[in-house]
Amino acid sequence: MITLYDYLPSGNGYKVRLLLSQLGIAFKRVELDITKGETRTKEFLAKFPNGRIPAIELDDGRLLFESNAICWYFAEGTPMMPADIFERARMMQWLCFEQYSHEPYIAVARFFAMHPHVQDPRVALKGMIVQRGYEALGVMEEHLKSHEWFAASRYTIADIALFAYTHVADEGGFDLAKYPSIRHWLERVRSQPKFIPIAQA
Ligand SMILES: N[C@@H](CCC(=O)N[C@@H](CS)C(=O)NCC(=O)O)C(=O)O
Repeated sequence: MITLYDYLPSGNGYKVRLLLSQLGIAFKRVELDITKGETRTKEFLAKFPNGRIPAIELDDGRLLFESNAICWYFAEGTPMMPADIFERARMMQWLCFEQYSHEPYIAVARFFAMHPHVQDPRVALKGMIVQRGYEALGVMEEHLKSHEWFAASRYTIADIALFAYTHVADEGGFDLAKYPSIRHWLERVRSQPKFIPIAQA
């Protein structure tokens, strides 16, 4: 059975949990507490040199890390992955946006709020982090004013990737009141078949 190395509060881990659940793929979860350095052990680093979850181990021993790469692998050949090359590139566009312009701000602000005791040099950049987070929300709001979904006119892993931290952005202090299109999209994602909430293992 597929093993998912995970941490329940993690939005990156949640992307994979949500996708596997929606695709009906069975998996075993190994919970690692990132605040206790459990992804930085010699054993874990030997398999996953990046020292981060989510990471997966397939039945045949093959290993994969990076949430969006893992989602890409499992989504291939399913309705969550467009067949058209341009639509696939568009989906990749939003996956890159999520990793470069969204997650480093929205997820990091939430991490600070959830773990105030953890020493992190990025705390000194909190003002910039919040500003960049709102910029990312602005880009999403503009897109969602005229689109139901992020790519291929249907629910894909681009929506899963962006949903993961946007739906808990308030936990990092972001106010979604001025983003009605985002709030409606969050509801559309929540109403997808086999949806599971973030804290569900
Ligand atoms: N780009 C990576 C980010 C992974 C990541 O930052 N994981 C965090 C939890 S959300 C982690 O494992 N941190 C532990 C550490 O850095 O020691 C992905 O999308 O999978």
